[in-house]
Amino acid sequence: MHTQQSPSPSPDRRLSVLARHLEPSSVAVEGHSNHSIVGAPTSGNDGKQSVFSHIVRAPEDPILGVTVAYNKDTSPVKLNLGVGAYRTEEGKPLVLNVVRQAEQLLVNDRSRIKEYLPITGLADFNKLSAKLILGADSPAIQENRVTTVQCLSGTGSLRVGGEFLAQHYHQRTIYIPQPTWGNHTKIFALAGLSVKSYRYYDPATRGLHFQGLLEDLGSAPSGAIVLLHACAHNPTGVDPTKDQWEQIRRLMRSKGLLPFFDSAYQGFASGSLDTDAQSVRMFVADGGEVLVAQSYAKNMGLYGERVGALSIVCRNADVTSRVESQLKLVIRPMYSNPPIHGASIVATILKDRNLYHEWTLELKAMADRIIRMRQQLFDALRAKGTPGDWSHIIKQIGMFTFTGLNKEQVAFMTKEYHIYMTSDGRISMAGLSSRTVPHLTDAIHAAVTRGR
Ligand code: KET
Repeated sequence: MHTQQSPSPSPDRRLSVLARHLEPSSVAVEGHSNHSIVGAPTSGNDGKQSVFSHIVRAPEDPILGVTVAYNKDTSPVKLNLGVGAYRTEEGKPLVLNVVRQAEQLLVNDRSRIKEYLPITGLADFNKLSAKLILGADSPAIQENRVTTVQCLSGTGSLRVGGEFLAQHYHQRTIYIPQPTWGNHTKIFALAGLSVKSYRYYDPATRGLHFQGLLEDLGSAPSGAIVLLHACAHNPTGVDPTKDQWEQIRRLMRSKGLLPFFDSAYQGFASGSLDTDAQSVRMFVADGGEVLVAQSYAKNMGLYGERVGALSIVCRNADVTSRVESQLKLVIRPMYSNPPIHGASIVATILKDRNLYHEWTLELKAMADRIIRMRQQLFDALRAKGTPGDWSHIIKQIGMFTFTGLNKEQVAFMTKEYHIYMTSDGRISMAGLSSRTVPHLTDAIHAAVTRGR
């Protein structure tokens, strides 16, 4: 276990800036400001040099930067397997049919207005989102022990949850799996939490490092927060079995560790919304506290609409309503209140029996196509006799395959074959199609046999 590097500016700096702002002495009262601003246009600058000239260029994001590089490539055979975004067999982005229908209904409804939503978002959307992840008959919902707030997709939900915990929870340490989605470290560090990691993946078996996971969580300080991927672990595609989840749950509850689920792929792993929510529901069923961040980016294809939700399950209704009151104080200065359109699409689909059913079919079709791509890639590598055991491609689950290809092999495939992927060897199976499997197979074959 090790402490991850904090990105800059450090949370300490953020917090001290915040603290300075909150000091009564620094609050400017009209005419009595102790930091008076002098209106000399040339002060502090000779007019030639930019006040930002010391700023160094930041590197591109390790995931979204892959798309930036891909967009610059003019090769007709280029292939983007970087970002986790679904593509059709034709390699095109997909807007779900149900989403089109819901949008049409919304446009046709002349009674719809564009007022601000409440700080917590669209009430219907929040209720339906809680039901979707916790189950329609969840006792926690019936007992009013769940508060749900609409946030800016999965990322925003994690950030709001992180800031709430940093301000109000007694333990400021969060354990994240090693490896995990790269943004987790930054989100939680900037939220003001101290980020540590627990062992998760074993490169030797290309499977779960279950022993390491139990040992690391077992030696975490009591009360620590633990980030768990609800399903389809990113980037590894390796999930605990139901039995293993149960052991993780027991260990965490016995040590009072607080589960914070990231559910970005509900329905995408198995094709079933209920199956993919099982891990979360196991923890909620024991009556203890749970946080869960949901994203509709992948499972409804609403990437750019930024629709998600943070739910906090508490022990009783009274605590829950106080928690919600504090969540509003976290959100208000961050972005005031969330956008209306995407959440309205989701609510329209979730509350209409027919649209909901159609959505489950479209979702299953996406999940199935990804599973077919796994099989095709595996078969093609086998047929070509590419050295190595590639069975992890069909064993792993969700949007990604963690190929085991190293940085140099990835760089080679990008340079020689115009195939774009993250440098850790993760490929988005959703970006692959029957048409592009042979090209990827050739590239992997060349990469692993190079210099042999
Ligand atoms: N959690 C996980 C595990 C995750 O993979 C993503 C996105 C998110 C949260 C956030 O998604 P949002 O769009 O905020 O709802 N992952 C893909 C896209 C990205 O990196 O932003 C990816 O890993 O490619």
